[in-house]
Amino acid sequence: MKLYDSRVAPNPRRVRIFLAEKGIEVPTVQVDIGKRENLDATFLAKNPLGRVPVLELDDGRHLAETVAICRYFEGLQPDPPLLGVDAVDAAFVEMWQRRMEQQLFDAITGCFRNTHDYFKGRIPQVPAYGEVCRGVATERLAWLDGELAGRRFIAGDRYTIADITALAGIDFGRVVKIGIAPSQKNLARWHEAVSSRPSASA
Ligand SMILES: N[C@@H](CCC(=O)N[C@@H](CS)C(=O)NCC(=O)O)C(=O)O
Repeated sequence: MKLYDSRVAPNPRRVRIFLAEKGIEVPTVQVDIGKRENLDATFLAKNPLGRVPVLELDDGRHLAETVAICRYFEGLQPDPPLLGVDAVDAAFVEMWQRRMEQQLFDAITGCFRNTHDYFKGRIPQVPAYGEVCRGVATERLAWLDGELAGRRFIAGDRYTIADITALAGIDFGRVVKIGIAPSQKNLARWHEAVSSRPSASA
């Protein structure tokens, strides 16, 4: 098994954190997005969409999509559970995971992709849309701060994949100056807690 990874990118970081929480070690291959290695023919044969992370299985198949990769590892090694402990818990974890990905993470990366020089000339950028994404991300952070007033972690009292997605997204927000406001004390408390876990440096 082999993980196609990129140290600078937030989606592969989600998988690395997930693996670190489970104590699973997987050899990694760094893909340099800046040098467009993710768009060369060799990589496109693994993932025609040209995105990382990609997990190469021992039978030669390639599994892309962060949550699909995490789900595979959860199946291989259920402990500690990061996707829920029973049907109802798994459903709530899924709800929060999707909210963190679609409402927060994607807004932050949407701002980056549409406004940052990194993607200039690589993708059709719409800076005005990037600013819309910034507004959405800022609103979602305020909402999340309110949500965290009543609980320790995003999906409840236990650390889950929803925390991983939110952490990777919020930390990546630095590159476009999106972050936790000084008044957002619940979010700051949560961020400190999840950042102090050894997995955060994975
Ligand atoms: N839906 C995919 C998104 C993966 C993705 O967008 N990866 C980014 C890095 S965080 C990438 O490979 N970007 C390279 C590019 O767009 O050229 C997932 O969940 O894994």
